Amino acid sequence: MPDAAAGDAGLAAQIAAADKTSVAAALNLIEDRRPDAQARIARLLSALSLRPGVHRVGITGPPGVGKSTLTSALAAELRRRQRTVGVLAVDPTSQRSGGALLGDRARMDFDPSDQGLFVRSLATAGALGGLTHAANAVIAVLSSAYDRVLVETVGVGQSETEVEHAVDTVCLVVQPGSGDVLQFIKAGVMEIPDLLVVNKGDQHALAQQAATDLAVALSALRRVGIDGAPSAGPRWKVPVLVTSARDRTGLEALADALEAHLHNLGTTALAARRRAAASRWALSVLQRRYGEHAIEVLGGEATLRALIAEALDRGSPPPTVASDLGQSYLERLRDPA
Ligand SMILES: Nc1nc2c(ncn2[C@@H]2O[C@H](COP(=O)(O)OP(=O)(O)O)[C@@H](O)[C@H]2O)c(=O)[nH]1
Ligand SMILES: [Mg+2]
Repeated sequence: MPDAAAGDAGLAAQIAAADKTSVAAALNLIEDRRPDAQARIARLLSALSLRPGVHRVGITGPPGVGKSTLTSALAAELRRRQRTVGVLAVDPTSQRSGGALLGDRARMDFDPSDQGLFVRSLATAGALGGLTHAANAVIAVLSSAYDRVLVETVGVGQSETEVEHAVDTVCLVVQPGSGDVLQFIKAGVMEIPDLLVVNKGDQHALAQQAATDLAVALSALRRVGIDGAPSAGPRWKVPVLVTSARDRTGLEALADALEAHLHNLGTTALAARRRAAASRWALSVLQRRYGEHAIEVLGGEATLRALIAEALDRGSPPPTVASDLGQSYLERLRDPA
């Protein structure tokens, strides 16, 4: 339907102009579970463009360390720097409490009249795979509208969600006395983030001790050649920062460190991360809709990744890539070669 396509292109243009009502409309569409919403989302995603210079930052860590408080304090610091900010809070553990993230709303005190700031929390709708898809789509919308996109996710150890892979910079937040995180890093269970933040720095001695322990653990890992994500930029030394989100200290240093990481990635590593993220997204949609069997029938994960890369190069958004591959799968089932 050409009218619908034109409507979605119009919506994409409004989003690029950071029109709050249009951003909200797009996010409602993403959470719409009716079947025809999927086609509209796909059209919208292909009409969206990435805002030049956008930086997507994941704020991850165990529950209770102060991620929400820190996200809101960081957003305020970025606004002070004249950056527009979009915030997404994803909490897969919020299901039992109804997913409304009321606690987060209370702790994230944002000025609703600020046109340069948009905040949304994502309720857990159904399976974790669905959440990953929705979060990726929301991040795509926010990345078209705002200079900085902050994504809060619960996670530590083996990724509970794939959301932290959808951002350019991963910032792991811990609190003083969280030796478990140190153990995870040492044991190689946990991927090393791009930045480490010890929050609740108002607990002075404990916070300094935690920061020192983490810095020592990281330099031990560097000595054995494990230093940061494989797609990190050249010579990135993971900084360990101390903040107090409550007292709003350490936020300038955090904002500076985030800028430094973006700069360190440079265009090549940044593009590589974003391609890897798009590919993961496509694969997770395919897996969720068609199951492991589809991956097998389409030639296994390595072959599939190559197919996905080609399709992404042609400019298709990840969910479209996934549905096209899903169609090939169904055709092969009907007519095995
Ligand atoms: N002392 C102290 N408490 C904090 C700080 N940041 C957050 N908190 C408190 O820690 C609790 C959990 O905070 P929240 O932001 O919801 O953590 P999240 O679960 O990681 O999102 C709340 O009671 C906050 O008030 C901080 O910098 N210092
Ligand atoms: Mg939170």
